[in-house]
Amino acid sequence: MVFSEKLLQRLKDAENVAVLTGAGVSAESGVPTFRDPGGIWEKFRPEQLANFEAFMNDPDFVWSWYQHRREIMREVKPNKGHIALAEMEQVFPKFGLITQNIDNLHFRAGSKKIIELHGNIERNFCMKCRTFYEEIDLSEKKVLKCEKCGGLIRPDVVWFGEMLPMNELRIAEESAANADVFFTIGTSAEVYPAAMLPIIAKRAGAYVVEINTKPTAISAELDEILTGKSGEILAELITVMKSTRNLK
Ligand code: BV8
Ligand code: ZN
Repeated sequence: MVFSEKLLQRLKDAENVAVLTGAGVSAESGVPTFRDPGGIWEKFRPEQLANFEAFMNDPDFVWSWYQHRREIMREVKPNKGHIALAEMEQVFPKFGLITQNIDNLHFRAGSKKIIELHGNIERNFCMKCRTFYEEIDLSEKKVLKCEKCGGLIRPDVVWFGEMLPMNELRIAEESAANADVFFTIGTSAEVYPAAMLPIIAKRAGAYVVEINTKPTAISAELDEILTGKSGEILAELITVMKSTRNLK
C-alpha cells in the first residue's frame, strides 16, 4: 500500500498519536462485526440484546448471548493488526489506544495503554452489590446470581442508553484533541459518543486517517482514507512508522 507523503511527514514529526478501533479490527481474528453482513446484529437488533431492559426482560437469553460471544473470544487470537497497534505504543512519545471493542484482543496482543470505552466482556459484576466476577464458567447458560447478595450478575459492558465510563471518555476526548495524527480503524462510526472522537481530533487540527474495507459515515470529513483490511494495512504501516523514525 502506498501511504501519502503528507501522512509520512506527519508520522515523522508526530509527538502524539491516537487510535480509535471498532469491531473491524477483530474481523481478521474471526470475531463477527456488528453491522456487516453475517455480523452479530444481523440475527438480532441492538435493542433486543445489548441493553438493560432486554437483560431485565430475559436475563437468561441475553446472558447466553454474552456466553456465546465469550466462547468465540476464547477460540480466537489477536491478528497482525492488534500486534502492530501494540508495537505502535513504543514508536511515539505519546500514544493512546481507544477501543469500542469488548473482546480483550488488544490486551492479549500486548497493548498496555488501552482506553476501553464500552467495557470488557471478560469482566462481570453483581448489579446489586457491584462485586466483580472475573472467572466465569462458560457452560453456565443461565444468568448467575451473586454469591454475596443473590443479585443478578451482568457483563461489564456499556449497553445502549447507558453512559460510557466518564473517566475513560474524558481521557479519550483529551487524547483525540491533542493528537497530531488520529487513526479511526475498523469502525462504522455509527455509535455515539465514540464516533465523535475522530471529529474532535479533526477540529483540533489532527491529520485524521480512516482504515476500513469500505466508506463510513464520517469518511468525507477525514484527511486520508486507507481502504483495505486493517490487519494488512497496519502490518505495513508499523514498518513504515519505524523507518520514518529510524527505529528498528
Ligand atoms: C449513550 C457494547 C446516552 C455492548 C456497544 C441517535 C443519534 C445519535 C446517538 C443515538 C441515537 N439514538 C441513540 C443514540 C445513542 C446510542 C447510539 O449511538 N446509537 C446508534 C446505533 C445510533 N449510543 C448509546 O446508547 C451510548 N450511550 O449515548 O448514552 C446517555 C447519556 C446520558 C445518560 C444516560 C445515557 C452507548 C453506546 C455503546 C453501546 N455498546 N457495545 C456489546 O458489545 O454487547 S456498541 C457496539 O457498536 C460495539 O461496542 C461496537 O464496537 C460498536 C460500534 O460498532 P463498530 O465497532 O463500528 O462495528 P460495526 O460492525 O458497526 O462496524 C465494523 C466496521 O469495520 C465496518 O465499517 C466495516 O466496514 C469495517 N470492517 C470490517 N472488516 C474489516 C473492517 N475494517 C478494516 N478491516 C477489516 N478486516
Ligand atoms: Zn451481589
